[in-house]
Amino acid sequence: DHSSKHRLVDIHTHMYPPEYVDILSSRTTIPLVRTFPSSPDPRLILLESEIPSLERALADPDAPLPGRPLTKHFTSLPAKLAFMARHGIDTSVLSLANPWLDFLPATEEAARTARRINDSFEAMCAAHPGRLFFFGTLPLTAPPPAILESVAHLAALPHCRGVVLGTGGLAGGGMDDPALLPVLRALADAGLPVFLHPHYGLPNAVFGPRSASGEYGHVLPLALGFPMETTVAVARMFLAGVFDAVPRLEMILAHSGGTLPFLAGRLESCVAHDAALVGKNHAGAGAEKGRRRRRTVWEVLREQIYLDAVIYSEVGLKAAAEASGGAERLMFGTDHPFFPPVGEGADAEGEWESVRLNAEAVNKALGDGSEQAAMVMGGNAVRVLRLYDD
Ligand code: 5CU
Repeated sequence: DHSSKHRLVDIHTHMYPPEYVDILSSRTTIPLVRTFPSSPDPRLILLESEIPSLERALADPDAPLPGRPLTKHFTSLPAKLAFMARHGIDTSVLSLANPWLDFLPATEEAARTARRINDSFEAMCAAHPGRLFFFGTLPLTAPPPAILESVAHLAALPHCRGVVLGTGGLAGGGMDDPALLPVLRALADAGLPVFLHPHYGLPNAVFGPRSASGEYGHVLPLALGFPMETTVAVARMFLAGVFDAVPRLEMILAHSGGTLPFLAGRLESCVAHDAALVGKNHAGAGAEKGRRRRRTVWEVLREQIYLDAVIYSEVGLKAAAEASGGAERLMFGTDHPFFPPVGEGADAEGEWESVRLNAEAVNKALGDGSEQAAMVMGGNAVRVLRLYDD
């Protein structure tokens, strides 16, 4: 059934267009792309936790390769479309993957780079009507007026349906930085939701020396560091009163909100029991005066926040559905091209287990073939992102 309510829509699916790969290939510090004699594909090295393995590989040709292979799945539109076809995905909402443009020098040039990349995404989408939309990228290191111009540019692109942001805000000030408020207001006014996605994780030291020596691969930073980063960013926004200051702001949180569905009760209780906060109408700055009471974390979750369904288990998916007030605020995603099949006999041109796990979690948590599952698999994205309005 391909009525728009029953389309399969992937809202968490990344690409690095050629313009971006060129930038990474010219760099000597992370994020970077580099070739190694022992690897058929160039290697993509993104994360701070990958620096020790990068240094080992640069010093010793026999050391394990750092980062991940930069396959065509990261860069090629035909590969994206073939992946969609194999998994029955009707429509993808593409986004540039981490770390977006966060690392660019703080000049006007960052804005020109953003424009080139956003135009590249728009052209890809325009070539496949109804099948591709995108979340744009913002030049957060550019001067503030240039960032606002970039929002206006995105608002005018026919296939843009929001922006993808990391948690750094302007110059590392974070999502709770008052200086970011004009950007968040401009996005809210333009009806562009923020797809919030982690990149920075937690400091390497948290994961210990065995992780730094490579024994645990990427597991700890990706499984735990990424979700904690998202959780902290949204908690800080809540405490700063950002959701009250920009009540029309809509956020879509990657990886089902990190650990927010599980920790929202604890967060709420810590606010309610903190002498520094109790007695204030609001948890933070930016809130209008005279409001009767502050909104709880639960209310904000149900009023301004959507969660993707990239959590790989029924347990997490159920928590996400309950925390966000039902299945109508969850949207399926794949995280393609990350998490391809690995190991002996792995076939990146076949079915990806990572995709199957996410789809299975939705069906198990909400009922195989149920109307709720159909909404999560596509109906919610069609509605919230206005995919087929015109
Ligand atoms: O595998 C990884 O490092 C990643 C990443 O960097 N970004 C992402 O979205 N998923 C996995």
